[in-house]
Amino acid sequence: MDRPPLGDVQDLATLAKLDETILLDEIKERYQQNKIYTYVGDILIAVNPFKDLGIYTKEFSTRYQHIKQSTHPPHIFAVADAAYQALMGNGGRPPGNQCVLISGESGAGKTESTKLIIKQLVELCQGKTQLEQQILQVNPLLEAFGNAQTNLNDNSSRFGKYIQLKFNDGHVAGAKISEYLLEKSRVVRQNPGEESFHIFYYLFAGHTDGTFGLGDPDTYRYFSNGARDFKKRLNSLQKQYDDLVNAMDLVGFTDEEQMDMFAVIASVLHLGNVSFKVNEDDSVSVTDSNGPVKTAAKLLGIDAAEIEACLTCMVTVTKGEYVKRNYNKGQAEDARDAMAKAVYGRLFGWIVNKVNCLLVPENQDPDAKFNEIGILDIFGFEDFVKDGGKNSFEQACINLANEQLQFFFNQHIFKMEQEEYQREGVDWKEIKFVDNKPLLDMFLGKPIGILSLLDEESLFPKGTDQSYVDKLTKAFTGNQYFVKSQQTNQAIFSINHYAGKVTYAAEKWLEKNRDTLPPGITEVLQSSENRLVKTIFRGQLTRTGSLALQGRMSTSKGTKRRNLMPVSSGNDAAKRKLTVGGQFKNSLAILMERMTASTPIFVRCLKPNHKKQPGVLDTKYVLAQLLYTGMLETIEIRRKGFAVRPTFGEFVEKYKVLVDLKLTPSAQNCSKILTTARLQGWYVGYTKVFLKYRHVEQLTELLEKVGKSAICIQKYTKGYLA
Ligand code: AOV
Ligand code: MG
Repeated sequence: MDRPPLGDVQDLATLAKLDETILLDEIKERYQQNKIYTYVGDILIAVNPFKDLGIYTKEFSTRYQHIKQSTHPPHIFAVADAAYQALMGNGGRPPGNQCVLISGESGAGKTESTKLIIKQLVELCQGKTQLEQQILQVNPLLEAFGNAQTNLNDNSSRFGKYIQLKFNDGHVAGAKISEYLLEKSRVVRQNPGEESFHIFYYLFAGHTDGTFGLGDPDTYRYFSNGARDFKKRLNSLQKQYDDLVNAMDLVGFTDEEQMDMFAVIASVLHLGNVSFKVNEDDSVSVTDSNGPVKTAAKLLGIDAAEIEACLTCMVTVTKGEYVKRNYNKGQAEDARDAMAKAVYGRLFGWIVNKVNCLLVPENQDPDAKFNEIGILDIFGFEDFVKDGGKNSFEQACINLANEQLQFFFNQHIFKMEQEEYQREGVDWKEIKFVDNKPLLDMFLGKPIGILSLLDEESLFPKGTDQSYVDKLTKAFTGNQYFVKSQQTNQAIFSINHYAGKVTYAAEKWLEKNRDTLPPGITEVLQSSENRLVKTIFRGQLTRTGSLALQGRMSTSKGTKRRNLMPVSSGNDAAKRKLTVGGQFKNSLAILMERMTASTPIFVRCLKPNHKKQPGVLDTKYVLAQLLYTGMLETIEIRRKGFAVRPTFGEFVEKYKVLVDLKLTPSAQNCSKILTTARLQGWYVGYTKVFLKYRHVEQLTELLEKVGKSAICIQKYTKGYLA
């Protein structure tokens, strides 16, 4: 059989023959021709071009509105269009809530795709309202605070997000952002070659006049790798600063709030420069009371002496007596870093909440139910060992989220679909897929799971990173997904993820999981005279259902306690609070629930090479991604299977007009419609009709013709084709 020239196949599910080589050749040839998008049935594959292709202009946006998938080259705008049409009850997808699930490794193009989808959705609903304009600015705003340059991506998302756009009558009626696990450890330390969150560099670029007591960016400890060509980048950073301020203005942050935000960001950097000296009696104190601690205190609206006190000692009550315990130098430094991370984490949580408040119109009933389109943009799968870095607790959570998403994909594409064929009596030969359920169980299992055991060890006062790894090794030796370290003296272990083997260093996992601030620090911050600091430490951070994970609620219920007042040892409180791992587990479960309640559209982003280079497709690397995401099996099921499966009722209701308006739902009548429409390759089961995506398009085309002759149909009950 003749096959179309290489690179001309827009939907891989239409290929007559398929194997690894054919798949790779198609993707590669298309990529060389700048065709970065390819369909597999209704799934979109996107290969990162790493260059501007000029395909996201207004003209393209217009071209991709209210279209049929097969009549236009594959495009990310078509995904937005399909979701929007479904929401409006048009097109082939089931109506109701939709979600776009974007997956791919770090740097594969998820965040860019997310922004393009939102941009196109706003275009689709004309985008003239203030709310729609606000929504366009949310991503740049959040990226400033939540993205950073890493060795894998210059604009890497260091938090996950799910954006729900609510629609009323075709227009955006509100939006809600849920965020997952900001990597706040980046505030105090970065892997070699990496940077802190963008906002810190914008801060210097936007305030070169010395506001906030800022000096030379190279002198700040929290830039582990220095300020990295700051002077060379100044112009572009200044432009980014201006864009950010513009975005904050448009979203609705007041000038005062913005100044407060920058002051808090600056305070974090000054805090980082606080150093400690050991006194003769072995106690420690801040090296220079007139130095950075004073600037940080001023910016935070706190008394410098209080900061000094809570970073150098803690006061507890034992048998009714106040006992002051001095920290050693290491403990003081840890307390300082914990304080900086808490301030940044709380600020980020506040920003997300504030955005959520600003994106709900004032007069709207908060419980009003709207159809919505959700877009998931998580942090992609990552492994920093290859680039000389380390994988810590954050990477484990990030990779777990990716496993969970892959699981959802498998469930949806393979498991549920094939179970349905069986139930409905479709003649079907099972397509096997790699099920990652056992790996998820290893992470999420209770009481024996990577996260549960971490919780257990975190509560155990004598627990160490090493004792945690020992427990894991004991629990999972023999498990094919767990690889114990050859060097028994190191707290490391490896996991065979769906996307490859990753080695984790368990250093500081217990501490990161507990995420408790040393006693006294919260109280000092709560006592601040600064409006913003007061709010972020005293106020309830999360609205109901919000998934802020970056810090824990205060347990002191608003009572103002000063640092030098006694505090309980903190252990009881720690037991009641959820750990970071526990919270992450919960938020993943909530996310899965939300996704299950919507019709998913999948976008699979592929990274063409490790070097962020345009025009270069590393075949081995791309093939690996195609294989581990199960793309061959996916194409197979899309070729042989039926992506669209309406019930008899749904089907007859929608298409009876083609034959006879009196038709009632039954297998026979469904067949009648399909035969009359002269379609081939469908299947009628016990309760449902099994269709391919092209069938729906063909039927839709017929419906449109009916629409044109609608007047006749009103008059006669006989259908269009009959
Ligand atoms: P990610 O979201 O998948 O990584 P991004 O969406 O941030 O990846 O993409 C990384 C970079 O690739 C972007 O900053 C762009 O320079 C480039 N890029 C991606 N998509 C396109 C496109 N369609 N056209 C042009 N350039 C593109 V991570 O957040 O690290 O998991 O965690
Ligand atoms: Mg991203």
